[in-house]
Amino acid sequence: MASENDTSRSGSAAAATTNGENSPTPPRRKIALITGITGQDGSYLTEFLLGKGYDVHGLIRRSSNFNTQRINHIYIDPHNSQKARMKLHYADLSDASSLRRWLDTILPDEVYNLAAQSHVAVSFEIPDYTADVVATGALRLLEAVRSHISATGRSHIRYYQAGSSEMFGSTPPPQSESTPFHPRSPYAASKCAAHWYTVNYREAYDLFACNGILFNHESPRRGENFVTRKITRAVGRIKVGLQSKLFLGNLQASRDWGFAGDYVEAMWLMLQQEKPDDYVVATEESHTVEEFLEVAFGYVGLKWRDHVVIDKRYFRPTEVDNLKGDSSKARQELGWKPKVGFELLVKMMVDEDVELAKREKVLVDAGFMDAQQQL
Ligand code: NDP
Ligand code: GDR
Repeated sequence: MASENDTSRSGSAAAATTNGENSPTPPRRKIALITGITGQDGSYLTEFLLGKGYDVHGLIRRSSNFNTQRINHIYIDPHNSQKARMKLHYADLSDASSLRRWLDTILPDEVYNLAAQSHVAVSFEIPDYTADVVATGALRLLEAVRSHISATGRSHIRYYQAGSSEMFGSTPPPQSESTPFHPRSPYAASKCAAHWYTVNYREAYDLFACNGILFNHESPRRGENFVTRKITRAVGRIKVGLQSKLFLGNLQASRDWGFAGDYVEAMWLMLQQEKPDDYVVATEESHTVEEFLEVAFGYVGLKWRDHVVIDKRYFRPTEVDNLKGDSSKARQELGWKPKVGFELLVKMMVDEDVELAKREKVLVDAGFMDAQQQL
């Protein structure tokens, strides 16, 4: 259950103090710092925290194109300082000085480390970079938090580390907090390192640091080269006639897929507890990629076998075959449970991607856009 840190209650009359003229002084809003704010989870977490009354600061990395599409709808020009409660700053998990500088400037109460090179297959192509951002990046941020606390005495800061079910790798389901890790990719091995750095900083420096071990979670904002979104994008485009084939790899892998909007609440709940701890967050239901195809294509009256072609380039050197979480600890101690089940999740994603494809079709028909065959 949420503890006294719940800022949704901090705006109450009881929490307000007076400034001598019977006019209530608004309580200081809680401040969250999010790395990876431009990603799927960063966008949902920002919406969630703004709804709880937080000021949210996000670290974004420099890109040659704008990379803020997922948060544009909540962006308010900082010149409108009364209304702008989400602020963005340039930093990078590979740049330790930028992390410490923004901590000293922003003075956050909660730090959510969501940034990562998060694609498992890509981590085999760029293993060194993946380890630098995912493993050493987490260490840099933990160390920045530790040294910031040491310099300022702000020991109440709470830290969330985005851990992954990929850490369980080849250990069979159901996977819980006590299940041994057996990572199967540079990404997963790096997440294990980040997990243990977080545990170590909790034990060595008494840092309030939590690992969320989250199973796959998806949404209409999911990156387009993860299998769920790749499928639902293709369903939309096939439905409106912009694409005919979908090239995929291993269809027999099983995943415990939930909705990202549900999972960010669990992140926040972890940081509202009396004591820091690690939690598995999962739906406790597992489906194969093939089952995802059945539901997604079937929902719009298509047969996936008419369109899917197996392409070896999407197979991984080592695969994670079967993930299914046991999230009983999170359910009991955090009072968390998922609201969106598998079928609803798939339909929600297909609905959005059919609409997106219809808009693309208008642009293609008008000659403003090429119909790319394969995303
Ligand atoms: P995304 O890939 O959608 O987002 C990753 C974010 O990290 C983006 O904002 C990206 O910026 C940023 N980023 C990448 N490299 C750097 C860097 N060097 N410095 C600073 N920022 C960087 O991931 P999700 O939102 O899906 O996942 C959030 C976190 O949770 C990740 O750590 C992921 O590994 C982990 N996770 C995700 C699960 C899931 O199913 N979604 C399950 C378990 C764990 P940019 O937008 O510029 O690319
Ligand atoms: P995952 O997600 O590796 O579980 O990592 P992804 O959607 O990439 O793969 C899931 C399964 O689908 C199989 N697959 C394909 N995958 C992709 N991307 N593209 C394909 O064409 C394809 N065909 C089959 C894969 O082999 C795999 O078995 C995600 C990421 O969000 C991680 O950051 C996070 O830590 C874990 O989920 C939990």
